[in-house]
Amino acid sequence: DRPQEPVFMQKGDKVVFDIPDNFLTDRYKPIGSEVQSRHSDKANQRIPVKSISIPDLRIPMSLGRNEQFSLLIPRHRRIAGRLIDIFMGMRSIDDLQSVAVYARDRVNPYLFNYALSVALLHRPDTKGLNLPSFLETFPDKYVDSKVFAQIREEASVVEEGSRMPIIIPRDYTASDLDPEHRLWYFREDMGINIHHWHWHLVYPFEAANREIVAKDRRGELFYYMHQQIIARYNVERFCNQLPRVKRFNNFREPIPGGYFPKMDSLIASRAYPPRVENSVLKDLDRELDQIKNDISDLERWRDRIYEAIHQGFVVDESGNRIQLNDAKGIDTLGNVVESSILSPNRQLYGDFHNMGHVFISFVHDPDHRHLESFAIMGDTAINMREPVFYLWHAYIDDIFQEHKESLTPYTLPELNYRGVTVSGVTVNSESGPADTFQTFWQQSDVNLSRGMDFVPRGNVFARFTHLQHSPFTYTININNDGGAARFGTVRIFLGPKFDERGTEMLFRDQRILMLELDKFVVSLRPGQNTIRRRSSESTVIIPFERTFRNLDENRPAAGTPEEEQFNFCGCGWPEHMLLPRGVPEGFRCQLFVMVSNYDDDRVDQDLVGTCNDAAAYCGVRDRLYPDRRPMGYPFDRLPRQGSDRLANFLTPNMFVKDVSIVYTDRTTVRGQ
Ligand code: CUO
Repeated sequence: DRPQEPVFMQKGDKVVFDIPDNFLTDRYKPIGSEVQSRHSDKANQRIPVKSISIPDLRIPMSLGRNEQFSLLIPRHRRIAGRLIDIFMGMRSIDDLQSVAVYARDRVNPYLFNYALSVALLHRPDTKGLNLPSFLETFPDKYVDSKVFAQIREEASVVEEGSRMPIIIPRDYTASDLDPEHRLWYFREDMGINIHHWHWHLVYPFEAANREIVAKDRRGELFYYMHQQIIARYNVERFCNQLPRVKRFNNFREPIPGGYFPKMDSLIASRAYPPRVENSVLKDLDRELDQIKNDISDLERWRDRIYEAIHQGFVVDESGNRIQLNDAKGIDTLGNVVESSILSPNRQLYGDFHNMGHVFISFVHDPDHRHLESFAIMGDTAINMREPVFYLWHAYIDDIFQEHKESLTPYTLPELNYRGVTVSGVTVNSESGPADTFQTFWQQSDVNLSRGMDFVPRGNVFARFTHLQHSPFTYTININNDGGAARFGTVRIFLGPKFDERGTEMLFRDQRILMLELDKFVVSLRPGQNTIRRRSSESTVIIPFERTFRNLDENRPAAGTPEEEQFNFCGCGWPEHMLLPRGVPEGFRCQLFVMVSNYDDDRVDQDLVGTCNDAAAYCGVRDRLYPDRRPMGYPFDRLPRQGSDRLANFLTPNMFVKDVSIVYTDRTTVRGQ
């Protein structure tokens, strides 16, 4: 049977749980019936909660209710692992609901939300459920803290229905004195941050239940999704007259720049600590978090990882060699570097990337003398806001590239698709001339009422500004010389034509700045074929409404297959950030289109009813990654001899078109 939507998903209805008396916390037990009846009277739906014997929650409750929670802190991971295990282990949805209701009043809210989300995404009986957007539940993670007082005032004075949206300022975290602030619209984009949070929700690196972690090619996807983030950030930097980001590879040196988030956690009732300019990492000794690590640990892990890459193998816990120079190599290396529990040897290679986040996030209070919690870099839900995220991940990517550069370049037969020729590509935007993309600003509203306490209740909206582009269509001409119909995979990438100095890019640099825009399978008749593909169909992105669920007033009716699809997956690059911003005079790019032989790409599996529309960065739920080639193909390796430029790399099944991205500084309002 299709599961019921859990109560917190209902819209419009006032629903309450009928809680067994023994579920009430000590404070409310003496007045339980009074509290219950006061709330029940106003409800138009009451959900009975079964009284069951509650599993031991001591470990989940060992994290204070008003502490901060981070997946990256080993102690928190263990606590979360225990709670996920409890939620996964409940025998029925009713039992899960009971333990969730019980835990909700006792467990740290961030921890509770994380563990329940992971469980709902992975339990066979709850997989079809909709998770509310993280932004709705914890708006304090995404919004200037000043906005909350304004929202409360609006709510208390103005009736629901007449309330005006509160404007979130466009760029409030720094001034133009800081050149890095030009990138605010990328780093602080809520959709990008929600995508990243969701990605880590779908691909946890640790769980007591190994199956939750052991997803197909998850280590490779860790590499590739973050590689694309860095590529996208670097191209955005070119559009803002900034050079590529400098990797943070000397852990003893001051970290350039700073970040003052101007956000308060409503749960911890504390401001997120800032990172001051030129902070220097220190050895960590934080008893509360059970973290005792030296910078030299990071350095040792790093050196061992490089040694493994140069030797071409890692050594597992029993001393066996696991080769890196084969198709599985990048997947193994991804798990080693991140690290996940699939790392063959966490003892030897440590917990490099995760602990890098932790070191940086405690730079302001390494020994907890100031009783401060971690800064933005320690929180996966929001750390893409922080400039240092990119310094760190540029370094992580550099490590992966060290491995990729050791692989044999693709040969001509590996790249070509004999008999298939791409003879032309054009892009048409809904506005502007051919072969230009158009970008501008857009304002959209989010309903923040679920994540805030105020009276009287009802919807309150915040209005935020984000990048947007005109929808566009690719027209691709493909000739099939063969006598029969054949299948091909169309791979579309966009890369900058010139570097930060204005010099035409060399392939070896350009290849890691190629942004995947789309990938799809086509059937090719003998002779000429004209393929048209709309930007909104891209397999990189999810629609705006899915990133910000509550925005969608046109949500498909409950129980329909359309709703099933809508619900499935919040993971996916946000549609409004598909393209870089560009510049007013047109940012010059190269659009690359390739048709590869589907026989070498295909993965035979049933994709019906799966969340597969943003597979490029997120994979397909419960399925294999739907492309057998290495992620990033054909740009994931150095080019063969003689192709120092993209133009010399091309085989007949590829095509490059010069295009430009024209940015106009105008603002539209969604729906108007
Ligand atoms: Cu997603 Cu470092 O892995 O933030």
